[in-house]
Amino acid sequence: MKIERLELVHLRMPLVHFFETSFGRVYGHEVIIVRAESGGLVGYGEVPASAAPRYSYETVTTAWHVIRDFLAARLKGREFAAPGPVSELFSFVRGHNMAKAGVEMAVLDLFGKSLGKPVWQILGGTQQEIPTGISLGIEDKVGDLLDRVDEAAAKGYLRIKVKIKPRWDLLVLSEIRKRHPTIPLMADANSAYTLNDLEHLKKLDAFDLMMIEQPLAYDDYVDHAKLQAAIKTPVCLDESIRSYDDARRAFELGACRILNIKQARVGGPYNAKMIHNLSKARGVPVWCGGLLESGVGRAHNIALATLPGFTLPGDISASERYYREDVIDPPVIVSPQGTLKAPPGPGIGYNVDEKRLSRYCVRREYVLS
Ligand code: OSB
Ligand code: MG
Repeated sequence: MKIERLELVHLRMPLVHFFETSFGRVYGHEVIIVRAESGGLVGYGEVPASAAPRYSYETVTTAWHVIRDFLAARLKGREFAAPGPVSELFSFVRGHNMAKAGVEMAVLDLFGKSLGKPVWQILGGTQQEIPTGISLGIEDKVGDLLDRVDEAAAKGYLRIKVKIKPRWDLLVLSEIRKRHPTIPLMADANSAYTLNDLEHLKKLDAFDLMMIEQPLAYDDYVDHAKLQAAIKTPVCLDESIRSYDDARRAFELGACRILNIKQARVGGPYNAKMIHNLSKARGVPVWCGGLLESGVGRAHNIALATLPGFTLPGDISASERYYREDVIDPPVIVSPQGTLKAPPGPGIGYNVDEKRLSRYCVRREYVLS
């Protein structure tokens, strides 16, 4: 198969409810949809970078530049015999994993469609029904968050994650625990603490959390290892793990007991699968993280989460939790039991609504034709 054309579509989508982390509040999200065309078929991938370099140094603007000016040329005229790790072609570019991932996802979806096979089967997925959770942001008042926790629990989500930061942590978690003494609960700090907060972080052990996600610096392993040795709650890394070797380093140092795998963060579905394989071999449970993706990225995340090592509920929530109108049809729906089903259709298994892409599009451009 040859990629005949590659098109980038920059979307700006309003969120149904603002999302606040320790690094700020957003009311909408910006992503790039990558459209790979061949033989009358279209494969879709997503770069869920946002407008600002907060979670990662990548933004929709840097990813646009990197795909258009560096990555696209590597696909030109190339014959792909089978689906595989396309991002290996991009190793001459340092970093920019989200840009690489978006292209790899699009080619994988295209392959799925041309072979008549679901992406999740091509990746080697085994669990067609996957458990899912929800990630709840920081609110203005604790009561507002408690209402959202109640709502998520009623909808069947199998674990609740809440964003924490200094002064939005112990009180919030104790109030949630009072109302939901046994619900699987975890906290994500997005690097809001340092080792100077060690005594404070030890107090989190009282809340029987499944894990604490990325409490310390975004590029650290050493301090996380010190923290993990001092607390009972498992440490889970997110931002710190950008590659297979990062995961290996973190495991060697004892920096975490759980991994959040995001295919966008690690350069695509095949790197994500390699990290999954390493984690599985080491007995480290993993779960599929999210970056407020549109339905395209979410569909790819569902496919990834069917791999057998994804044993913990992920941040793959229903479309309605993020966007009033998703760009895929049907939207992602979570069952009353808190599970999602990987669709049986070819590729990502969801129809992408081109009219809706146009509705949220702020610019589009063919970068290979
Ligand atoms: O740290 O996991 C994170 C959203 C944006 C940026 C970073 C993170 C998140 C989430 C939400 O926690 C995940 C989702 O529901 O898509
Ligand atoms: Mg996180």
